[in-house]
Amino acid sequence: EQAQHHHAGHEAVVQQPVHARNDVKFEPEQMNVPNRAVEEVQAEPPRKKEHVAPPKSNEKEEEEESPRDSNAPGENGRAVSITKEKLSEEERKKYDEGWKNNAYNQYASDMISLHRSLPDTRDKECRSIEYLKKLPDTSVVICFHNEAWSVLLRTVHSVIDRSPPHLLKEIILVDDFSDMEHLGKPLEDYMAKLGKVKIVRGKQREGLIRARLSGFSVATADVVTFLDSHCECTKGWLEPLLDRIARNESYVVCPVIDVIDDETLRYQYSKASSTSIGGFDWNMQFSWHAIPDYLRKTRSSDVMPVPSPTMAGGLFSISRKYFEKLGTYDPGMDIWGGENLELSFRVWMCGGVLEIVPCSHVGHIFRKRSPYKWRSGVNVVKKNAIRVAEVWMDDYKNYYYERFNYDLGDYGDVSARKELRKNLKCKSFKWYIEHVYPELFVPGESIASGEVRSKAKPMCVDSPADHRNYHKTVKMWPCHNQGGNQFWMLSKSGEIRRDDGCLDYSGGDGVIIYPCHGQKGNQEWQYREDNALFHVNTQKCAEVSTDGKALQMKKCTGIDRQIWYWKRIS
Ligand code: LR7
Ligand code: MN
Repeated sequence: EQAQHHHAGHEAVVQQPVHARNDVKFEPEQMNVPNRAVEEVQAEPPRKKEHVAPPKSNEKEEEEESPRDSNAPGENGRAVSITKEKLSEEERKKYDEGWKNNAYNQYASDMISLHRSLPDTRDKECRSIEYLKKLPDTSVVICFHNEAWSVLLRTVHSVIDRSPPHLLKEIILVDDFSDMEHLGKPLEDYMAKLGKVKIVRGKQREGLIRARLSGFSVATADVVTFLDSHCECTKGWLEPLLDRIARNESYVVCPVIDVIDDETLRYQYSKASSTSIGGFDWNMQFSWHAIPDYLRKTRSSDVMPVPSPTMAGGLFSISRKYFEKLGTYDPGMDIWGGENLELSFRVWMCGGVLEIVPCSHVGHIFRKRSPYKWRSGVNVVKKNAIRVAEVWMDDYKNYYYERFNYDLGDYGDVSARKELRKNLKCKSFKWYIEHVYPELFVPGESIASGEVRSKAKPMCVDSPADHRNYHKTVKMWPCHNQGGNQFWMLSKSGEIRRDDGCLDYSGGDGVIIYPCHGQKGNQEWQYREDNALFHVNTQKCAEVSTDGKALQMKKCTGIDRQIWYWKRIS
């Protein structure tokens, strides 16, 4: 079995691969992880407090050292809770504006020191790892389009405060055509005093992909590290990333991304034992997963870097030369989205390795909506994703396209990117799925797919079956022939699913969406010869209600309301 796959995997590290991700070696012998107990490390003491409001141009801009105050708001990553009702009318206005402009609680952030202390997020084992003595230095590229002053500056200071100075060559701030006043001259004046910080400004809105490219073009260090503009780096975040690249130039590495709460700014970190890795679904959405069993078994320690099929996108380090060699980013991608999958596929398929490094933690403010303007009249996310699919996914692209009935629209010219793939002699997408992401459900293995139409009514089984809709009842809706919420797949094991959501019935009337568990049970269905949708566990059949709006489970009778047609049956 293993010999069969011997050609596969990353050349430099290949030993006895089953999956490419098994081949990646942690090299613990070199990383010197002693077993001795490590004393409990205290959180860093809070450092100085300073003004968080942007300096007014005629104000004296002195940095004042104030006494350490560990009770100050947000210290040690603590939550700041604000009772809106207790604010004066004027303050309440500020509070609302902060949310409106940023989609996070700017008001709370403004109360927190730009140098606030954070808990030491690292696993004990991390603290005793000795990294290579000679590490490459890095340029940190941070793109922003309209970011709150305190949030952007806390990002910058956390990089400076928590990176060994000799490893941090420069910070490159790329202003993607912001129009908030504080990001103009006040930002320049402030950054000039810090040294090390360059500001790059575009002449028009480019979107984060081209903005990163312009930041990259002025970077001079050995490694380039990208961060979003609302991050906080924790103690020791940088060394474990650089160490991997020092060992192998084609390692592309991501820190663990911790959650900074959008409301309270609480820094919430995950343990090394629950490190998540990146995946994607056939709607081209990035998703987080637990480490699959077959990989977990090969791990002798939770702090070992984990090979990951994809990256979230915003936070990673890459050798500057290697990024160049790999073809940086696709400049045809606009505003937001898709570039993370594109780079992930490219890294793996073209000979590199993508990893998440559990000893490196960076916090990120996760928002529930996007606060800024997007292009009007174009679905840039879809357009970007189609560019990825066209260039990298071979025939697998059709699993994505069938989700919106092949309505591709204009996605621009991708010939240069196809040329790149050819020149780099990259492997196939099939190789990627089989060796890097074997746990992904591949629709080609499904027995039936597409809309599920009722014989009795022009109605189709309909649900937004994504993770936000788990537990919601599946409904009937007029068939629209556009895929989307009416696209389903019947897997070989009897699941009716889309991505990670499965039709689940546990008695009563309604069918819900539930995460697919692969245990059959409430999620096992049969599409019978008589066109019934039969639920094995309960021996009931799916039936459209008389008004056509509901999907119900009833005793099997064979009436027309229990007869269903799948769009495609294999
Ligand atoms: O037009 C724009 N110009 C920009 O400069 C739009 C955005 N940006 C900047 C923005 O200011 C921010 O710093 O780009 C960065 C990302 O935009 P966000 O923060 O609004 O989006 P996000 O956090 O959801 O972005 C995630 O997905 C993106 C897909 O294109 C990028 O890869 C982001 O870097 C990525 N962020 C992360 O990976 C952090 C963890 C989130 C997760 C999962
Ligand atoms: Mn972000």
